[in-house]
Amino acid sequence: MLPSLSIPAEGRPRAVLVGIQLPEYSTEQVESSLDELARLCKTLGLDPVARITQRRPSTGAAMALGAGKVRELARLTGGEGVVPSPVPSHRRGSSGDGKPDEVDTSTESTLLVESEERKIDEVDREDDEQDEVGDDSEGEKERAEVVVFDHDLTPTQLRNLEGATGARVLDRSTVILHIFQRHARSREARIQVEIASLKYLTPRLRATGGGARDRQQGGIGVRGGAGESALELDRRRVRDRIAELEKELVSLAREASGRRERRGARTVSLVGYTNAGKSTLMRALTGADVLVDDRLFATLDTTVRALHPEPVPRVLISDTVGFVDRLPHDLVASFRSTLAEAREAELMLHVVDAADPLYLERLAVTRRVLAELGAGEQPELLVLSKADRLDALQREALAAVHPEAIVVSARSEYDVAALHGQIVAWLERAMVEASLFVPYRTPRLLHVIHERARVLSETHEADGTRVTVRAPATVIEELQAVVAG
Ligand SMILES: Nc1nc2c(ncn2[C@@H]2O[C@H](COP(=O)(O)OP(=O)(O)OP(=O)(O)O)[C@@H](O)[C@H]2O)c(=O)[nH]1
Ligand SMILES: [Mg+2]
Repeated sequence: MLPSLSIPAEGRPRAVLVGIQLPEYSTEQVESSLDELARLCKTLGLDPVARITQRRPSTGAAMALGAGKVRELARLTGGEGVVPSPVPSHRRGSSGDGKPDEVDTSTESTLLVESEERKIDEVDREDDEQDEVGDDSEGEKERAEVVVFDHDLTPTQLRNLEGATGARVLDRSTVILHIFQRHARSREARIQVEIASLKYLTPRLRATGGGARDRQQGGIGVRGGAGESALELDRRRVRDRIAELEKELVSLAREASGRRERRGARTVSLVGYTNAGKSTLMRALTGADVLVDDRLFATLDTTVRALHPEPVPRVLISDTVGFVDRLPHDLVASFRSTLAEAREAELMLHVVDAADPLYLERLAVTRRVLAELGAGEQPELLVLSKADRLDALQREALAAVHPEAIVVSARSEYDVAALHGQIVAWLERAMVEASLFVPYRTPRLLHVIHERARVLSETHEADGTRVTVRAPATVIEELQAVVAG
């Protein structure tokens, strides 16, 4: 059911990366975004061998690029460089079963953008001379089998581009979705990825017939029957499936919120850009054996572990999925429940890779997505990580720019202990002191108090024990209600 375009681990198909520089972006921004795309592609098992960029007023052209650029691209992939002349849709038919494809609504949009295409041709010619195929090109001896655009493409653009280049064409969201498909482990994460994939990938697979071609060629592509069945589904079945999955997600979330009753433990979540070092800090802070990997989106499932050494009350830390610039919208939406941990935590540790030259942009992206998810107002501690990659001067400069931040290296025991201390101190400030009286006839209550609050002193009186505690105000209220009851 899952529209899948898994790329085999071996073989590493060669990929050309394509960036479009819209007027509001600088060349550096486009290049750094392409660097990130290259990392995403590598995570997926592609080998980025060349880059093409072009300045354009918009991404709306029939093939997103100008005609000259498409020809340049096609030279790298061995394609014709032009969209093949229209064939009756049943011949282009991807399902290979003689049935016509999905209703084709593309003609109109293709015609519409053609006038723009001509208008842009001048810019295009100018750029054809300026832009060069990037350094990482290993020459044109070997053809690239995949083209990856650094922004999203419509189903029509995808189909046109596949026709003109003769290569598999992916866009940024598709790459991210594929990585998520691969890394999702828990039932919840799998469902969320499937929903996002059904929404985003299904129309694109239909348009390009990607699934069918791969089935025949056995190349990069649909593994097993997953994509195949997706292609044959009509829209209604896709909608029904999404509804079914969303229902399952709701019931899973209900179970999880039951589990989240954690008997007074304080909650802290790690959030931040992908590869920022969240899981590494989680491991250092809790001693838990969570997955740390120099891949993007190593973590997709939220894991929760107790801070170690354990303060009283216990502190639970959750490690969450990382963010990336232009995370597919459907994916953000579907990860709402995974990020519930972050939203519900008392404190968010916003982890930023301080050694990343673009750390400020990463910070902004994460804040924006968190705000979209309703966690924008959460109390936050800024954690600038990977400090061991900075020299003393850089460390000082960072501390001056972000006086409120905690600069740490997960590799330094001293830094980790300091961060541990800061977390406990922050939570401590949110606690109040209270005095509770527990009659001797209800000894179990003492046990509950010890579990949920920090006991400062206990004095044994005639009828019971007087306990002075420190705990969050809400916990004190609950305990007072229990003791009184
Ligand atoms: N030098 C150095 N490397 C670090 C540090 N913390 C993490 N790393 C490395 O950074 C990479 C990413 O670390 P993770 O902890 O997996 O990052 P993450 O934020 O959990 O990433 P996602 O799960 O993909 O969102 C790994 O290769 C880590 O070894 C650090 O303090 N110093
Ligand atoms: Mg992680």
